[in-house]
Amino acid sequence: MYRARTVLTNLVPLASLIPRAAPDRFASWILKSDHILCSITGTDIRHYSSSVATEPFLNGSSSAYVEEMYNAWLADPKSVHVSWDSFFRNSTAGAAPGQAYQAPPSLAEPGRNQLPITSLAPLLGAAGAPALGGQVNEKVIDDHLAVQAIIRSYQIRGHHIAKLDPLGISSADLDDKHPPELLYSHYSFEEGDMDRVFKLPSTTFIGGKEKALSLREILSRLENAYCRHIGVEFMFINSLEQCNWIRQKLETPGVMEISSEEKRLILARLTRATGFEAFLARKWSSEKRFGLEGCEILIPAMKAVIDKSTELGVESIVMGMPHRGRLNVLANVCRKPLEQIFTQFAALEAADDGSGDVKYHLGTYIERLNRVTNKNIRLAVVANPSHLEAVDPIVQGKTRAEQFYRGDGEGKKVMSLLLHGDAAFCGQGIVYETFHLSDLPDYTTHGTIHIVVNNQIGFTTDPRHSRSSPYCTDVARVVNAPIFHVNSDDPEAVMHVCKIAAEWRATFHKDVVIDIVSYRRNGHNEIDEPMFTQPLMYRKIKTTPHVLDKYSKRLIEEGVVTTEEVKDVRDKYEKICEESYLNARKETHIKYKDWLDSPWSGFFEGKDPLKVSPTGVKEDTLVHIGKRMSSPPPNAAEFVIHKGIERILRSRMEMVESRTVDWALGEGMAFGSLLKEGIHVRLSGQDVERGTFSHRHHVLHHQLVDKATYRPLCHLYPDQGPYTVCNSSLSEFGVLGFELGYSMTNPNALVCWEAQFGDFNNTAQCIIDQFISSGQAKWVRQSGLVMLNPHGLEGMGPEHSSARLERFLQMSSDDPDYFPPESEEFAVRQLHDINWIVANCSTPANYFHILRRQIALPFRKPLILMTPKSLLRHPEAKSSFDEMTENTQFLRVIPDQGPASQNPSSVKKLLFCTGKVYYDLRKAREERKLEGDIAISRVEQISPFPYDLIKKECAKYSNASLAWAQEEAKNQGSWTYVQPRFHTALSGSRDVSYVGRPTAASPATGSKMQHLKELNALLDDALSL
Ligand SMILES: Cc1ncc(C[n+]2csc(CCOP(=O)(O)OP(=O)(O)O)c2C)c(N)n1
Ligand SMILES: [Mg+2]
Repeated sequence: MYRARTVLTNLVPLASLIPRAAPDRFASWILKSDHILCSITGTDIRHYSSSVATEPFLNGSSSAYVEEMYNAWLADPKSVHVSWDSFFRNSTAGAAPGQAYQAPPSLAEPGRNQLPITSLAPLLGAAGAPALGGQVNEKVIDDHLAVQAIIRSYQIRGHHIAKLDPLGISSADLDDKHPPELLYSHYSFEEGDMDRVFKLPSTTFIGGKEKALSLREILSRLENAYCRHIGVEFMFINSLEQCNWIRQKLETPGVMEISSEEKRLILARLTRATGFEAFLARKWSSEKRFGLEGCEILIPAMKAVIDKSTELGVESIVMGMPHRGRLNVLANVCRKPLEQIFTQFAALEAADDGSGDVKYHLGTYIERLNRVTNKNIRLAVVANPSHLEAVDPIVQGKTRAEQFYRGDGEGKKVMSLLLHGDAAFCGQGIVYETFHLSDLPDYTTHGTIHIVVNNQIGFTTDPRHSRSSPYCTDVARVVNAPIFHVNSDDPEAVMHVCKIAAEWRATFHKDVVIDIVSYRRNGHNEIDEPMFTQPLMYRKIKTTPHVLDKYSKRLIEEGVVTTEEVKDVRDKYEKICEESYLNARKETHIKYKDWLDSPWSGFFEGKDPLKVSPTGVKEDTLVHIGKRMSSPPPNAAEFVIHKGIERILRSRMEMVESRTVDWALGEGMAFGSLLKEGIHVRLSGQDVERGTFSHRHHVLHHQLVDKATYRPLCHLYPDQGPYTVCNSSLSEFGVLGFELGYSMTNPNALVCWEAQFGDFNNTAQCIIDQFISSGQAKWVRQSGLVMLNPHGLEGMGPEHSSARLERFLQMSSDDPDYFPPESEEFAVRQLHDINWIVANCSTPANYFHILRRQIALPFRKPLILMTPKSLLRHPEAKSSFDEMTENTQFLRVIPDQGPASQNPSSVKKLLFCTGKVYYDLRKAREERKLEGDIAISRVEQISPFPYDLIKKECAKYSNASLAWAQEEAKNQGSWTYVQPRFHTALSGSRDVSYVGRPTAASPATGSKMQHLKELNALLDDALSL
């Protein structure tokens, strides 16, 4: 208002320039009289009144618009409608308020409910209406603005009063209040105004082809679109185009109408979904299956999403879902053979390796023809643990990888579909982390469709105690995802929102949420008693008919199907289940492989399962990669790099020329040589492009041009594999999960995640425990993911020191009491049998080899690496090309190579250690001149434990005492892992003592002085004879 008034008061009087128009037209385009309620096209009437700055129609909502018009008019009077042209001319000429407006003559035929104002002229003088040539009727204008506000209110808040709960007892937004702005009385309308006709604004589609409607009709159509069984939240989206898109999908008259064919399809699908649960309940009444009863509509809903998406070009869908209804999804969405599902209920022995998982966690992978679209489709349901929502980022990573390998840069062919429970969706932080990956360039999957099975309960907990947000879906608002709440007992409404969601994703490639508000007919599982905690809800549920029965009745009444047809469809499905049940009973074994979500076709076939390819490379390759990594961009003259980077590149070049590598160069050469072999390498994590410790610099930034970058490793060879290095969001749980999912898609890729500091990996503990360490055992799924965890006590305090090596070791499946038979294949057999590899390399060459070995192995295992901090720049932590060229390999143990090794029998002490502490020990040994007395041997691969090499090393120093030295506290680091294994390696013949810090609760001291004191004590103890 202020803005518009300012504009108007500042208008330059143009009276002297513009001839004044004749005052013969009336300003208002709508009038009300007590007798006639209609809109009027004002063509011939005009009036004048007071000063410009007090124009009566200027208020908060119109002022910005007027200002815009005025500015446009100033620039070009023809750019605005003639009515505004006339208004501004008159105003600037000094016309009084209310007098400047001059309606243009209308050439259009008056629409329905419209009359030429001239025809009403006789009526306007009476009953308080303005007389011709008199005042503008402010009320009429206000009423129009009020109608506009009502429409907007429904679009924004209609969902609050939508009838979403099929039980009719609660409100999906936990609020029973009726927002006042959805009451016409709030705008001073009365029942008597209901038949007045109003012109519709351009922000609504309720009119269809009609431009004006009565207030009664407007309200009824808005109620229909926004307050029946669909409640949509979308007006927070910062895009007019997207808002209009949704308005059109919901408001256009008749938009919900579907054909009889479609209705029959919904009924058929609902019949299967219901029949499946009923069948399981009958056959295995006391088995937990987390049935879908109460939200059976999920199955037709998912199928509708899949149908529409395939129709729009999607060929592969990666799904993640919790326990609820999972078996039904496998059976009726993926069409997994029922026999395989039913055998899971029998206590059968497994035909393959692994420890397996409960049936409602298993994954699956199916390729089949979509009968509705007649197109082939791949469906994968990713296996998951009990940990709700933890699978979300894994699904996204897997989807992203599939898009990447297919060259599907816009997500047109591959998409993800995530299912959630209401309590988990709002309660688990990983949901938020996953949403925040949705629009990041190297993490986006170009839109995910989320479906919430909102049964309005989480185990026994009422939503009022499980969330603080109105809806369980509010977390999705942060990424501007539209959210469709829908009543599960209105199948057609559910299908409608599913169709919109699929179209939304295909159109905008952004996330969208479908919140199916439903109920849970049984307890949390089939043997739980829900009446203990939700008596009211469950009394109501007991009297609520099944949605299948309601919908069948409705379609019979509509004449779409007959009672016989309904029964026939039910009986047919029952027969299918019975036949499969009989077949399943003939099975003698279950096969975990039937439940694999990521088959790597062709990877294992024809391979010697124990043959590792060489990891050393030609010197030429090292030189070529080294030089590329040490050179500025090829267009160096234009591409200005930072002086500090120039220095780093120069020193890299010097290293290459002297045939040495530091940590960063060793890593770059591992990546580069794999890229040369066509392997895709992806490095992701916080600040990985530069490297937390500013050592890597895989992305060079133009110092003068924003966003101009150069990635040397992407330009090594013309036909190399693709290299992705990407700074991630500040998340561990989400991003580590994402990279794990990425690694599951293609075995011929080196996927690495780096923690900023190793400590932070514990916020991703669930991914580590539930997926990485145990994924293969539970789900026969392999992954070669590499976790890089900066680790080491360097006086930085409790939180930047320990990557918690002890935890990874404790979760290793390596048997402490078993020394495997010694043979040529000892090392690879161990790797084959272990759940993951834990290592702490002390040289760049060994780091180079262990990274390359990930791909050289004939199978895939996760690699957990402790990585250095100060060693990145340590002058001695360098390797020669000689340790990386052909015929070199990863060294599980690096034996002492100094004077002690020359004369082992006189060595008094053999110290074993791992990682960076080696350099501290070596320096202290040198200072104390003990090189001949003490041998130091480095255990580079801690798990699986190198029993054979440890035994050999100890045998070599037959007269030496043995000790394990570590910088971590006694209850941390490797000690508790290596101690029993030393015992096994030596058959208990020699003792190994512990040297290091005492037990501690915190990983490291916060005091620098204390740190140095502890380090000196450690060195003293280690080197005492
Ligand atoms: C991270 C995590 N915490 C706790 C649980 C235990 N739990 C299993 S199901 C469940 C309730 C889930 O409620 P909701 O998400 O609404 O799904 P519903 O079972 O109602 O379908 C809980 C708390 C779990 N599985 N995962
Ligand atoms: Mg629930």
